[in-house]
Amino acid sequence: MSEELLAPVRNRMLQAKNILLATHLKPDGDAIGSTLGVAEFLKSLNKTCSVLLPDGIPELYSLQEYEYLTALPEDIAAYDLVILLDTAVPQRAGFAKDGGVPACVTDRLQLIDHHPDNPAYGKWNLLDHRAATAEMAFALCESFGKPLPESSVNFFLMGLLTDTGGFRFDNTDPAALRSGARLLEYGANLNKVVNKIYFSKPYAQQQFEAELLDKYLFWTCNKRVAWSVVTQELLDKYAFDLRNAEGVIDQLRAIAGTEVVAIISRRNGNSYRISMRSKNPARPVIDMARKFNGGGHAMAAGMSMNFNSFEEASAFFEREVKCLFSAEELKEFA
Ligand SMILES: [Mn+2]
Repeated sequence: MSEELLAPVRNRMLQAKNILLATHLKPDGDAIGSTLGVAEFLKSLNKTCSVLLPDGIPELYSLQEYEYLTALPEDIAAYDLVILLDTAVPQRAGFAKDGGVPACVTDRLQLIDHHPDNPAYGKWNLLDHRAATAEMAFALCESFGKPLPESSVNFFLMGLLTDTGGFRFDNTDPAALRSGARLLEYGANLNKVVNKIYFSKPYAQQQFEAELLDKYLFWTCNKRVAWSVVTQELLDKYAFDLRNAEGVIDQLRAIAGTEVVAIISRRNGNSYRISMRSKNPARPVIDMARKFNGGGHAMAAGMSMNFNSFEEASAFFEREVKCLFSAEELKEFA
């Protein structure tokens, strides 16, 4: 990112006396990593800042104990800058449990985001097509020319690793790898971060995933498409929190021969979430997500929709996913 883009954001941060940081609801590794990475850096500059996380921090991303707000502070006027990270659409902004950007922050809202479909709804918008928002936040903090605390670079590394699947996903480019190298040069603790996000899976989750693959896996298109439905019954059986489920879809992706995979889960009432991943650049999933008011990236996208049952959601997905295959291919499968 050019100095031209970074300098105004940096100056805003330097001039602000009290900064509020927020990210999207149901935060993932990049959301938590980019937000807390900036917060830790601001603290090292002796800046006053607060982090707002109405959904809290999933255990999977708790690199350290952290104090944060769960509701918008009443004295919002006391914050002269509000930074919202990794949030592609305003409806998903985590200022309150039900999402959205409150009117009282719009005149001081700085966005930092890497999603290609971000409509630039901030007063100021730092947008770029990088692998992770954490990469952009890191570049921004680095541009201050000050030391970066270990806690800060650890959080940025977590965001970079989770959004690139440990440098395995298609968004891994030379810039992402260089960011990883620089984070290690700044003293990021790879062992600590990797052990936390990849090698700390609770045994109950392993059992949950085993049963999901055994009993709730469906196929179509000659086994090139696989999807699972996450029922409340199964979640209850293993006391599993869906917020820790980011890695579950990778179990499907890892199956030989699959090209497009999905997890269907129920949010509440009739609201279902369909999360999709593609392994084949010729079959991007983003268009299907956008068609139904969702979003994401070419190879990782999702949408929320209303259905009456898992059966209905499954039938919908099976029908729509076939649009990613040609008529000849579908004839072959039949
Ligand atoms: Mn992200």
